[in-house]
Amino acid sequence: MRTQVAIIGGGPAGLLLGQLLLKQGIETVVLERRSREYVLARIRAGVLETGLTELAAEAGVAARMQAEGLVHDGTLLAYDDRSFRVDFETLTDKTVLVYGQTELTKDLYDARDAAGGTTFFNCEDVTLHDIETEHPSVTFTHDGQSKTILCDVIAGCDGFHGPSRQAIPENKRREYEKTYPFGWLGILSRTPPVDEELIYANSSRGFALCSMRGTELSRYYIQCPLSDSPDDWEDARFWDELKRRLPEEAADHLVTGPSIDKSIAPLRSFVCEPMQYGRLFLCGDAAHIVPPTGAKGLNTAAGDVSYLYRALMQFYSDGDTHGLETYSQIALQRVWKTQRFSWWMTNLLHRFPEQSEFDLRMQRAELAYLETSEAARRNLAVSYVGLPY
Ligand code: RFL
Ligand code: PHB
Repeated sequence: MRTQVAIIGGGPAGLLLGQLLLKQGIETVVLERRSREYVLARIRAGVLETGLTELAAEAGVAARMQAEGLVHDGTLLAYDDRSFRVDFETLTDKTVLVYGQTELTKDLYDARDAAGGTTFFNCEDVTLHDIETEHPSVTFTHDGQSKTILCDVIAGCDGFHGPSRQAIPENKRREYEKTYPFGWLGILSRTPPVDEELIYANSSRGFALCSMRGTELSRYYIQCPLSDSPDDWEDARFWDELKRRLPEEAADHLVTGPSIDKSIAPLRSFVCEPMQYGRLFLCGDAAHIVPPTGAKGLNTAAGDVSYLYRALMQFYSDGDTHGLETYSQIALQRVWKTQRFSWWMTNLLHRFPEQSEFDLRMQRAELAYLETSEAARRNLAVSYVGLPY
């Protein structure tokens, strides 16, 4: 089998790239390790930058997002039993859209089906070959049969654990990593959100985040030890702990109910340099991970997709390889800026095991500075709504 761009990974990065290329008449094949049902059952990101919503519109998949997504023009930060607002619209002229990654992924699969794009689910043993040549290929097993895809370019969109990054020889890549000594326990519940805006809370008991997926669907997170398992957290215990971490006024308004999803995610900062090797180009979590505190993972993946898409258009329209050659360098500039923001937000809002009294005062001083300085709030808002591509 032959295609122009072989895309490994049918998550949001791979599917968005596939849809953008398909619209330009560039052929793609998507290889996904899991079943479609499995991919669509994963609950992940919820906050989309304008850059991503514009890219989705360019890919022709923004209709439902525009109809059902919730426009947020600010967010709340809480500490010391009070909260203050960061007004994105006044500070940056921009807003963000609250729309689940799961819904976006569904929209992308529906669009791919409608356009007749080829997708293989349940692929096993996906292996990359000859990536340093102009004729790379991918082999895999599907329905017990070995298959080969010959292509011009491979887009490695297979997340943190996929094979693409590992296909770059070890002596040709450098990895930068920081792991955090805690995780996020997240739940989804069919209850109205506690506030119409997100609340990021720094509390002496640890971080908490109130988010949502709709007017009757809430998403809440609390910082928890990495040794905990979701089974340790019965719903009643979760709600009790969440309330204790929120300002009293919010806690009093919290509507609780049965959880419909509960999971723990570890927090990590990670970057692989370079993001390309020969004809292999990494996008999204395959190349970098951020802790979710700044809501940047999916959005940074979209930034990569935007750069790679434009480079591929150049390549296929007139054989110009400049965009492909500079992809890694350009993408990494934005990647490190979002790493910085996510790391800073994480440090600002969490409790760390080895924090001294002085460290805690610094955290509080930083929050007080944000509360009282418009310049400081603008600094936060500019990164939160999304740096330009
Ligand atoms: P994905 O979504 O991991 O998709 C990769 C796909 O590749 C497949 N795959 C393979 N396919 C073929 N062969 C193999 N050998 C393969 N190995 C893996 C996988 O099955 C999968 O389908 O990566 P992608 O597309 O780069 O997308 C990245 C985002 O998913 C991720 O960055 C975000 O979810 C991060 N994130 C958030 N990002 C935001 O921008 N805003 C948020 O509000 C936000 N909240 C979050 C988050 C991530 C979280 N977790 C669970 C880590 C909240 C949480 C709790
Ligand atoms: C979410 O709704 O899942 C969410 C929102 C904001 C974040 C992280 C996750 O910073």
